[in-house]
Amino acid sequence: MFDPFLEELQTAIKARGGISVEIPAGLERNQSQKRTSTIQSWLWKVPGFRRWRVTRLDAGESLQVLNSVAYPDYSLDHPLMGIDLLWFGARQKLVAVLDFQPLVQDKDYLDRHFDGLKDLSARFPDLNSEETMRSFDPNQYFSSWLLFCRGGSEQAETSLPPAFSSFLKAYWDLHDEASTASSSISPEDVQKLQENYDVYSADRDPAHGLFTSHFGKDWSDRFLHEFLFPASAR
Ligand code: BLA
Repeated sequence: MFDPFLEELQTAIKARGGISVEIPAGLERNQSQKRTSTIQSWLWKVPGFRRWRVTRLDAGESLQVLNSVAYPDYSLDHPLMGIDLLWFGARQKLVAVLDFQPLVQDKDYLDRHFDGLKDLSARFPDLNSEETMRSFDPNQYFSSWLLFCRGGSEQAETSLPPAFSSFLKAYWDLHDEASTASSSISPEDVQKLQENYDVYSADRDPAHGLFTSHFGKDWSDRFLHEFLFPASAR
């Protein structure tokens, strides 16, 4: 379902000089016992980023997922990039979340980094349905301009493809701009805030139950703490 987006994302990563990095043994791919679902991940080192991870989950009609997080170098204080796309085929239900995930919520920081996403959020109103968050706190590591929709095939087919491309482009633009400006948050604090993002996300991520049901608790615990949110393991 999301393979064209996966392709677009990884092509852009490679065009930006991304180098594939090894994933802890056993976590790069897994297939459920009944062979009805397969999860596969990629890890990249991209100039300007200390870590960029990508995961694809294919559980056929029941669920398709594309998930990705980009962590900038500690010398850059701009937001992380977060993508979470889910398609529940049987119910024809789309959950799409695309955000520049802010490290802090103060006005200066938001004024500095969010022009691009504000513009997208105005251009794609049907992906901006003011959904309520059930497990995350919208005021921590999410922005008010995130594209967040619980919708159906219409949004998946009409708005999502152009929104996805524009979102990636806007994030590269943000990154390029931030790379030439100076950060207002020190590298030590950026590190702490990025690590706290992992701890916070590992605690709240609604995916853990889903992973457990497909791949068992031991593997899912390892995947969560060693791959998705490694700073949560310490
Ligand atoms: C929601 N994400 C969800 C849900 C699931 C996943 C099952 C609940 C669906 C629903 O609310 O209807 C699934 N999340 C996954 C999977 C992975 C994962 C399979 O990490 C890993 C492969 N989530 C992120 C990132 C963002 C994000 C990077 O991992 C930021 C863009 C957002 N996901 C996000 C939000 C929700 C969500 C905001 C709604 C949760 C809520 O209501 O609080």
